[in-house]
Amino acid sequence: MQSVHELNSRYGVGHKIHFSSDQNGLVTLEIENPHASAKVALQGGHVMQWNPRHAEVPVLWLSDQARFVGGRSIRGGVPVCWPWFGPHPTDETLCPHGFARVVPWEVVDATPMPDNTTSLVLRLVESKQVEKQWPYDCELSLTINIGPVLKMSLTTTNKGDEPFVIGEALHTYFQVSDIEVVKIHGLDHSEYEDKVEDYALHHQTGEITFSQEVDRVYLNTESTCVLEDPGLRRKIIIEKSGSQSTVVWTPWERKAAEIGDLGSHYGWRQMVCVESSNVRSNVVTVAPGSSHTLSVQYSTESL
Ligand code: TA6
Repeated sequence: MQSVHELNSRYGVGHKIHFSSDQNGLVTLEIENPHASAKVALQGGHVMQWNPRHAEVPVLWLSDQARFVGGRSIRGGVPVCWPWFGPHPTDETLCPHGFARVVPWEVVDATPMPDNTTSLVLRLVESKQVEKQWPYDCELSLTINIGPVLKMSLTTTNKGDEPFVIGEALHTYFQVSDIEVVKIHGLDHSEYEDKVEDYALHHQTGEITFSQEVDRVYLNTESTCVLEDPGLRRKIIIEKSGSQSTVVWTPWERKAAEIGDLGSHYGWRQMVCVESSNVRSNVVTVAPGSSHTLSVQYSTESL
């Protein structure tokens, strides 16, 4: 039988994996380990918070007006957009950005790791609601490693006998000091479709800065992005694999007011979305019997 000393040395001290549910019945998983703390909503497989211990300010932004209601997306953290991005291609009554972020997910595994990180595996729960919108024999799982860096892998498995096409994004909201002082490096020379200009095609020159609404889909890029924030004297490094698109979004004041849950007191100024994705012309065909994985790794460094 393993001693407590062996268990602690194997799994590290200070591990906490705690489930709770709120008055709406939404289940939240709280993680504490020597490297970081995190909060994950089972609805949507939604990482809401990730706070590495070395970071003075949370890395992910979560709106103080976020609604924790069954069937509604939570504003902030890492919403999982799947199996389409933006409006449904043919049925505008369906949830924009797909249904994955507003339906129940289940825990497949939650394990303290020997390196003192915490590993989670979540899976979207099959249901009549899902089958009606997505009539394929398909599995969607999300593997999360919570530590000094945040690692996430979204895997789509086609268990059926016909191919299907998915659009997907990890629609991540990053916490910043102020949208007007940050810069995004890594997309220089990439082409992008500008949603604000009815998807007109442009080419990026130099780093991205912000002084108005920005809603751009950068295409055919596997680049790592770096979010430079002089106000917080940090940079957030956004690495990805299995992703050909990067969406960059700030709503700015008017759009934020229209959307309505983007934070009180100009909360939208303290966030920017950098979304590792496969969208628009980069959607993915998943052949029968195969899998596709989109992965990200978020880390921070001092400036
Ligand atoms: O990723 C940017 C975007 O497509 C914006 O156009 C805006 O719609 C945003 O996503 C938020 O979408 P949501 O459905 O979460 O309100």
